Amino acid sequence: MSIRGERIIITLLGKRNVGKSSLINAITNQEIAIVSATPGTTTDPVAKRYELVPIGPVTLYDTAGLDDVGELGEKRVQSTFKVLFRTDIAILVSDGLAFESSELEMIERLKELKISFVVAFNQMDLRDVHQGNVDYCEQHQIKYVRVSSTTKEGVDELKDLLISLAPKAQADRILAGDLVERGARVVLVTPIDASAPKGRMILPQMQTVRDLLDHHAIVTFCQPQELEATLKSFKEPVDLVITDSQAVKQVERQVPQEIALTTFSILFARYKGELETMARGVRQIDKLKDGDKVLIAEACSHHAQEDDIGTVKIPKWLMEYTQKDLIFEAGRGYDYPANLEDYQLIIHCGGCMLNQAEMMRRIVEAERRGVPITNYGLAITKVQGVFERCVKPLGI
Ligand SMILES: Nc1nc2c(ncn2[C@@H]2O[C@H](COP(=O)(O)OP(=O)(O)OP(=O)(O)O)[C@@H](O)[C@H]2O)c(=O)[nH]1
Ligand code: SF4
Ligand SMILES: [Mg+2]
Repeated sequence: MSIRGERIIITLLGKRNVGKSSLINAITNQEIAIVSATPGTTTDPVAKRYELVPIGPVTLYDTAGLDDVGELGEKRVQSTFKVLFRTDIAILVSDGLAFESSELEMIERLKELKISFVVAFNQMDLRDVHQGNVDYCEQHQIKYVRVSSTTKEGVDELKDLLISLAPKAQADRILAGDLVERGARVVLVTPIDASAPKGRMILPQMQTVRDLLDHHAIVTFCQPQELEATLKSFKEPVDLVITDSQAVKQVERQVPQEIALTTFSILFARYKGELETMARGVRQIDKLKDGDKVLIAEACSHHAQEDDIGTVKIPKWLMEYTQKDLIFEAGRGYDYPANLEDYQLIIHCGGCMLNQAEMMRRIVEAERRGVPITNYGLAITKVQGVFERCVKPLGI
């Protein structure tokens, strides 16, 4: 039940020398992480793969101590924070001694980022947990477990807790199947241009097809140029058209009003639980004023295909649509710019290089800083003037 074919990421955090690396070895039953009595042994986040039955394959991240000192230590703590952005579940490993500020701060941070976590009081063969820690966990409804990496006591209990915290299987979620009845005719429009991968369809399209077939719809694919002929080729009217956002304007003109129309971006935003936030963000476009700043956020700096969309096409369309003098800035990479609050809107890339936890975290961060956020696909549909029509089939 991994997320969209991705492994669930479990990150171990804690002060130096509390036994994070030892605990990874105890969980996986392998001596894969380097353990030593010298504090600061693990310096950079290290990933270990492991099959956690019944969740399936997970990635365990070993990290450097939160209380690492000096300039280098600070850098290490920063790289731990980066791993957190991708984390589904965290284990805060403690030696059971009274919580220190670095641990309490981490608990706050985990809550802020909405990361499910459990506290593992390790080294239980050496000492019992400080009563204050137990009280703290009880008061704040934090799950905790006593373990020993050495004797393996409590390790199974810890695994059970991890399993209970695993994100719900997306297999249960519906992409498009709920929009149509058995036997419905659905046309998927996908332009095959230079940005399309050679020799195959992209995964989101195949996931949509699979979901529609699961619901016994009749699915047809075509390019925008063949849409009119495709619509005419059915004896009965088509029930639903799903298009790539980039062709939405052209497609919208050809699809009669009585046929439902939506886009892959909208379907996936709903599937991933982002639609409400992203739709709110898209409506911010109508509220933009002269001089407002728009952040074009691209999650990675390396991509060939989308430059044009993010830095040229979207700004151009947005200016035309709003008739406002807007300032566009591109922010690339893992972190948002420090001055995020200065922007009136974030338009985020498709995030194809991010896992769902990462994307969710970026959305949560935008919300926390009070900046509306939407994505390329939704923004394109909006500035092409067809957003409301395209969300209508989803009951919005
Ligand atoms: N007795 C006992 N010793 C433990 C336990 N867990 C870890 N240790 C010991 O504690 C020391 C530190 O363990 P590590 O696993 O390297 O700790 P760490 O948190 O990864 O440390 P850094 O990477 O330096 O931050 C080692 O000497 C381990 O053998 C435990 O449950 N019981
Ligand atoms: S994550 Fe994907 S969509 Fe976003 S900038 Fe990188 S390549 Fe482009
Ligand atoms: Mg270590």
